[in-house]
Amino acid sequence: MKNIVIVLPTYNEAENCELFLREVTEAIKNCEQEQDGLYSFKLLVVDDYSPDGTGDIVRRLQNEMPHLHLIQKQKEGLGKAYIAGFKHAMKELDADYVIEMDSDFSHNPKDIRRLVDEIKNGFTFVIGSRYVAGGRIPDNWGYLRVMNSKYGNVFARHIAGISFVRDCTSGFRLLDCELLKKIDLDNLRASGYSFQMNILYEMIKRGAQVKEIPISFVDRTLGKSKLSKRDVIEFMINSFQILFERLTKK
Ligand SMILES: Nc1nc2c(ncn2[C@@H]2O[C@H](COP(=O)(O)OP(=O)(O)O)[C@@H](O)[C@H]2O)c(=O)[nH]1
Ligand SMILES: [Mg+2]
Repeated sequence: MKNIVIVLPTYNEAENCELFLREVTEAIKNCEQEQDGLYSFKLLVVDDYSPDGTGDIVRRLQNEMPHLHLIQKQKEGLGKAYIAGFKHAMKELDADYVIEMDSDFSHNPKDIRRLVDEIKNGFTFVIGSRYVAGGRIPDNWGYLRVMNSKYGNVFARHIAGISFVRDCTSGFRLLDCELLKKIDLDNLRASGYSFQMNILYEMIKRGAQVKEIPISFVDRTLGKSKLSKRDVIEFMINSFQILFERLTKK
């Protein structure tokens, strides 16, 4: 049996987290049954001591959810949260695969099984993609938001030399830990949202087989987005650092 750990970063998700963790739990139970005991799932919430009490809600739910784990740390950004989560998942929870997912219903828990389905097809990096045929971003996104997401993606794909990946900033993905453990996570230059591009680039460098499956990304209805200007700046800097690395290594 293979262990899949779904790593769920949270910062001020008190309004979403209980219902969300219940829905994810239902989705993984269905998936475990459908896959006939091939996979066992655990949930790992990585909370940056959210002042709104997200951690307390998770601790209460742990009393009834033996598959629910929690780590808490100082606030250092989304990338650092994933790095702490991946390390804990591999060292303490015996993860064979990790899944990244937002904790605000932007990603549909029912799509978890579609990511997992690609393991048997030999894929080691499965992306829930907004930019392949059948994938969607919300209809109500304004011009600026669409430009930011779509062209940010095009920019990163070309600069990082991974233009064959249509959605390299998606936050809904499955990674094979055989490859992931070869990456020096402590020295990854990505503390914010740029983590998504950096870890994808590092996994591809180590031979990841990438598959994109279409997903519909929906806007959160509760709580606020935490994407900051600082994240956008780090993303641009890291893109050019990758470009520099590629050019100097040829
Ligand atoms: N632990 C932790 N989680 C974060 C941080 N920033 C964002 N998140 C979580 O990461 C997920 C995605 O963030 P969100 O603000 O929804 O990003 P958006 O969907 O791009 O607007 C959500 O579950 C957030 O609570 C952070 O600094 N630390
Ligand atoms: Mg979100």
